[in-house]
Order: sequence, then structure tokens, then C-alpha cells
Amino acid sequence: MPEALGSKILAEFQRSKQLGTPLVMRQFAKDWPANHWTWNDLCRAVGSRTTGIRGNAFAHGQSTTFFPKPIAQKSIAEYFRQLERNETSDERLFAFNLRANAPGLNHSNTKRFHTLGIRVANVPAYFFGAPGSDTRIHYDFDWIDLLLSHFKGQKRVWLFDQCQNDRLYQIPGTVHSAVDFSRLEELREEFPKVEQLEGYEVVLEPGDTLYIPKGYWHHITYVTGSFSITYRIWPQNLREWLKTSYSWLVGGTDIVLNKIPGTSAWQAQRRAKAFEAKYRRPL
Ligand SMILES: O=C(O)CCC(=O)C(=O)O
Repeated sequence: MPEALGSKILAEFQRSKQLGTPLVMRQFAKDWPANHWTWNDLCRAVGSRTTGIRGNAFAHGQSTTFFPKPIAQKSIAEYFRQLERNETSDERLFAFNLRANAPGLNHSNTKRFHTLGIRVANVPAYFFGAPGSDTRIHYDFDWIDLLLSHFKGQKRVWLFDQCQNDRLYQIPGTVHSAVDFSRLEELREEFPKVEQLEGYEVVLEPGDTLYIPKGYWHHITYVTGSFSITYRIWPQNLREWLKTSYSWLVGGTDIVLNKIPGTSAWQAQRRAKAFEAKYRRPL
């Protein structure tokens, strides 16, 4: 995995952006407020608020929708304490709006992005997870460049480009793979093409920022209780804007369709049929 540190970051970032390859910018976010929040700060800031916790349906492929339903309503502070204690669990806060739930924290976490010559949408998505949890392999439906900055512990990321779609057994019409990467060792015989996968692996440490180019598949394993913040880089030309707008339309329609009773089962059936025709095996 290409890496950059200190004064090399700008040149390496511009190169990666041009080539559409991932890059780890070590310690890029080390001075951000988020890197200095303690679990106590986080717990105090969320107070007695509760939220819908997501479980392993998202990670392990039972759902082909973008955002499956939460499994339970839970105290956010209690969940943070679980992460602090490094308790193994499947529970996740996925694309969580921490800004709205912890307004007392200093959220000025976009420092240094201007040094990369880019503009990011100031809509941070927060991802929290415990050891034992993972983010199912996917690529982001809005076809946009991502900057994922990591804090508190370690997470391992696998990345694959769009040439790997078949080897990943992409489910037609979705941004998901049929392979549950958390059980990869057991599944190698069932999904033999994964043996030919070519990609990158990286372990992120607190303060690191990972550039994930548009369309790049990512699978994330939480090594310890930790969290990340993802920012999206604004499209830089008309072609990129058109592609992103179209992707929002398709993704948004999918989310709405899946809320209509009966439609989600019909969608799943349609996709299973297309998968079977493509890979000559059941989904
Ligand atoms: O860090 C995570 O758990 C997920 C991040 C992700 O999927 C994203 O930023 O698109």
C-alpha cells in the first residue's frame, strides 16, 4: 500500500488522485480535535442520548440494502464505554451523526485538507466499532473520493479496484459482494475466484488518513474499539458531478424502494436470479 508522511504527502496525494490509487497519509490528522477526545469527553458530550445500533446484518451479507434497520435502541455513552473496554461485539454505529449528538465537542476536523488542494463536503460520517466487528466489503454508491481518518485504536482495511468485481462476486445491481470477508478462510472453496484477488491491505493507527478513490471496494475489520471520520471530496469537473448525481439518484431510489412493503423481498429475488445467471451458483 503506498504511504506518505510529512512533506511527501502533497506530491503523493496528487499522484494517487491522478492514478486513482489508494494512499495512507500517516499522521495527517494527528492535530485534529478528534485525535484528542478521550472516551470520557465523548461520553460526557453525548449525555443520556440513545441511538439505533446496527448489528452484523450489514457486515455479513443478509441485507442487500444500503442501510439495514438498527437492531436495538441503546445509550450511546454505554456503547462508548464498551469500546473503551475493548469488549468484543458486532455492534456498530455506521455513518453516525456525532456532530448532532455531541454538539459540545469541537468538531473542526477538516484542518489540513486545504493543503491537499481539494474541497471536502463538510458532512462528516462517523464510524464506531468494537473488536470483532467489521464493515462488509462494499464501494460507496455515490462514486466519490473518500478521506477516512482514524482515531483511538487500530483497524485493518482491504482495498480492491473495479477490475476485481468478478473475483469479489459482486451482487448485480448493488455495491456489495456475496462473500462474507469475515469468514474468508472458510469460504475459499465456495468462492474460488477470491484466490486471484489483487488489492491492498493496511492497518490504520490513530491520526492516519486513508484516501479511498471512487469506486474502490473496502472491507474493514476493527482490531480494537475505535472510530473513524469520513469526508467526501467534492467532484472536480462536470463529468464527475454527473456521475455522482446519477449514482445518488439510483442509490436513493433503492433506499426508497426497500422501504415499500414487499419490495425488498422482490428486489432480493431479482438480484439472486441475476447472480445465479452470472456466476452459475446460487447467492
Ligand atoms: O470505517 C468503517 O467502518 C466504514 C467506512 C466506510 O465504509 C466509508 O467511509 O465508506
